[in-house]
Amino acid sequence: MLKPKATATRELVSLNGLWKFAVDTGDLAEPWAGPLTTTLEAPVPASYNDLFTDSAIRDHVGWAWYQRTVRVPRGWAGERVFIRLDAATHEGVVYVDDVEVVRHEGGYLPFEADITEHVAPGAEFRLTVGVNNVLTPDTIPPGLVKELPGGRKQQGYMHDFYNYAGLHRSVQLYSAPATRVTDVTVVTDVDGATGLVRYAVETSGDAEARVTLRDEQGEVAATATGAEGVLEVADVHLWQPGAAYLYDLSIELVDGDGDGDGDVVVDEYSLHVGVRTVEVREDRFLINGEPFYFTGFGKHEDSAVRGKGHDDAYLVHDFELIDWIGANSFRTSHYPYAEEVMDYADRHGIVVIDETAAVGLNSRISGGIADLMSAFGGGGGEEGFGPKMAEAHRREIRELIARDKNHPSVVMWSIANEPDTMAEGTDVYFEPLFDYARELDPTRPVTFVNVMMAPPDVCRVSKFADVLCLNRYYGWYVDTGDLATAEVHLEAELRGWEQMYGKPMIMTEYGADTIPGLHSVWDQPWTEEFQANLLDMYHRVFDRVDAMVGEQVWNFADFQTSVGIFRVDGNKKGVFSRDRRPKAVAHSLRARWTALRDGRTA
Ligand code: BDP
Repeated sequence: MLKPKATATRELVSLNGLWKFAVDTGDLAEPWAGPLTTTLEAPVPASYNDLFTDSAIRDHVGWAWYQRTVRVPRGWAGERVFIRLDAATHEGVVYVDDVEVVRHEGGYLPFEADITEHVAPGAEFRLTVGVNNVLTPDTIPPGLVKELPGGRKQQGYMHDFYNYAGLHRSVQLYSAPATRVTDVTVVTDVDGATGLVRYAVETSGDAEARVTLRDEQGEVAATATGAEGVLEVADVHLWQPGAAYLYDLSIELVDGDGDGDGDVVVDEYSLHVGVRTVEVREDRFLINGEPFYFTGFGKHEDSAVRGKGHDDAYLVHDFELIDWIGANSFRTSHYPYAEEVMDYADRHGIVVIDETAAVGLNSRISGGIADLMSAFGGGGGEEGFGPKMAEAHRREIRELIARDKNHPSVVMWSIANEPDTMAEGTDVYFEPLFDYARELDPTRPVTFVNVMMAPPDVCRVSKFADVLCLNRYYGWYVDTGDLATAEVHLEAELRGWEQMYGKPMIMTEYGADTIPGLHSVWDQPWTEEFQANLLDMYHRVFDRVDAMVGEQVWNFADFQTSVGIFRVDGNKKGVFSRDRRPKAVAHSLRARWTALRDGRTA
């Protein structure tokens, strides 16, 4: 799915800003049918939960409504008009005046509607967006709504980040010609010093495609005509981790034969292209044919007040901290991140493991609400792994790949985080999902993230993954505070995986909750020293195990969670606090990762 862009033939109007807002408590009959009765206003993009002081809004379960008026630019006569929502968490419905124009499930991926027939250039319309935060045993991620005494509803879920909701990302109105580029797929390869850029353009209407690839200086590197082709780039400048290089691929649809004479450009779209290869060979992960070692984090889109709302200031600052600490990668745990994040990673040479929102498919881990476990299959998980969930899971994979397939920063798809892979039937559930991801994108490795309870001899799903991604909490949830024992257990387990699978392994989560300012001379969980010592212990083990190809600490920063006795105002495993101040461990990580980055020994 193409990101909306202003080009010579397309225009964009941002609909970000303050909208009228109300949660639906049952008294809003057809809220789209007229002006929304409310005094509240909510910013877009932002989660709505932490904006207001009323806990009934924060804890609301169900629909919430956003409304504003929009004027269609009068110059758009003759163009198609689209509304595009980058995300509505978890389900969205859009009304133009009284007409429903699109409905979408899945809280972290974009959707759009052609609304040309419902609007008029120069005129205003009433735009109403409903956002539903309900999670059920069939949604991705799953959850269960519980009815409390007195009839109030409470949303339960099995992931530990807070169930923020709302219009988390940009909403835009854009124009495009009737005959236009509707999709572009780019796959790159390298042959000696020549870069190969294979492209495929999809269009609506009949027109010839003319493509031009320019380098960062704007010099033409290659050209072609036709909907599909291969551009050959002599002396190619590769996109490298830590050293991004982006070509600009411009696609023009022309009325005519494309040879330039008398051709009229009817649509133009461009995207950046990084030429690079990715490959798993034996137990190595290769980028551009060179072994790559991941350093970095599992992250979250999370900040105070704004919740999961995209924020360019946090985007820039987080990437600054990633660079400062010497890291080269992150995982979009546990859902697709805003497209601005992916573009930024492309431009700054940060490597991304791109994950779907399939988190919490595991009745053995609970967000603290026991009832959820029984609703999710009574501990076996079978109910939660039914055909409806499989269909939702396929949709998440399909839409993620459709959105992110052209990002050079994305080197691997992760189709789930810590699902149950022990129960009978989980292999039957997952195998077709791996096949599906590979069918949609045969060029990138596909993985899932394995949970601690599913070691090598127990996990039924690791055999389908190209890379073993492991989350381990030795020294924290088990062997708590005993790093010597934790070290023995961790190494034994990693060697078990190495022997049994011979695949590359990445530790995608390891860490310890830490309160800044808490200190001890002993290995005392929650202290800053303990967090640093625990990570040092993991690093000693990683350095001894050959098949390790990466380490991503849990988590980049502290983040908000649901209420529970395991969490004190959120998850504190951040290397940075929620407001992005470094804990002591940030400095020891920086010493290790900058040394690895510069080819020194820490
Ligand atoms: C893992 C999850 C992650 C949690 C983490 C933790 O993948 O989302 O936040 O544990 O407990 O199970 O800190």
